[in-house]
Amino acid sequence: MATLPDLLTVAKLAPFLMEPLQRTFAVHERLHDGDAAAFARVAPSIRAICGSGESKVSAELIAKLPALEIISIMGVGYDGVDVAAAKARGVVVTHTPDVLNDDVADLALALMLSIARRLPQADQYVRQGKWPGGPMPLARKMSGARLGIVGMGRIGQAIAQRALAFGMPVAYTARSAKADLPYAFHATPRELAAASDFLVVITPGGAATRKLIDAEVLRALGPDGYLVNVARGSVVDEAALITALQQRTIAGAALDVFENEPNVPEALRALDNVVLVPHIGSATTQTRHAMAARAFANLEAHFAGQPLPSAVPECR
Ligand code: 8YV
Repeated sequence: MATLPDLLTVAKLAPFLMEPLQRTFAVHERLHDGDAAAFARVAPSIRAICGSGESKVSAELIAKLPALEIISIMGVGYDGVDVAAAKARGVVVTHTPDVLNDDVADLALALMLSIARRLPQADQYVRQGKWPGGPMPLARKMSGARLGIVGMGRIGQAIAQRALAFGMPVAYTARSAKADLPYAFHATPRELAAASDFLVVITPGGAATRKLIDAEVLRALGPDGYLVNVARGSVVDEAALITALQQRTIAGAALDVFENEPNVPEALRALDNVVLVPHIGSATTQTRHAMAARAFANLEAHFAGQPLPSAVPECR
């Protein structure tokens, strides 16, 4: 029997991804994080890495794996992977775009509605028996409000499409204006924030976007503006955001991602003008199965010598 190629997992992967992996590879589960001696024994033969969107694959780890050929990420974001180090070694990186666009866009709209209409508070109002004592304070209308999208890639466009159904004028900022899109372009997040009631962040993470949403952008968003982040925690200056929320220099924030997940600062959790969810942008059964299938398909194609379904742009 031919020996199965060695594969290292760098995240706790869902059973529906582990199952096909275990049929096809000799899987070493997060060995790099555990038994150093056992890792040193298998490291020379590891040919593949599989991880999630939050996984860290550093230059240091890549350097320890001389036989590495492919890093397959189950996620659209791969900011934890040192792609330059992988490329320098001829290692290809793949991800799972497109299949999660609907879910992340759905969640962005859900968060916008939740923060504006105070849905978590409304639910609590009923559960805690406050309703007989009188109605809830009035909330904020979302339909027709101005939406600014930071990052106009595939998910940004899916968010824009949904917002149009709410009669929201859409504007965006991105590295460059996209001539084929009918939305207003602003050169900087600050200019966009000044022209928005809801500022939704859906740009890739990584060094290029670190703390892109800073105190100045939040000031421009203003006391009636809401921030929604469905991208990466690193894109927002979390300390500046907490200050803005505490001082009400913005109206509120709805966040799916945080700087130091899964740890969310107590100062943020103590606030009433936030909606906080635990990185669930793509977390539906349907989408996670599609992502797992794509992550596996990338590995399968690589080892069959076939074209990769979705290499990251830098590796195409
Ligand atoms: C998941 C994500 O959290 O796709 C991404 O970039 O952040 C998410 O969909 C995760 O990567 C699922 O494995």
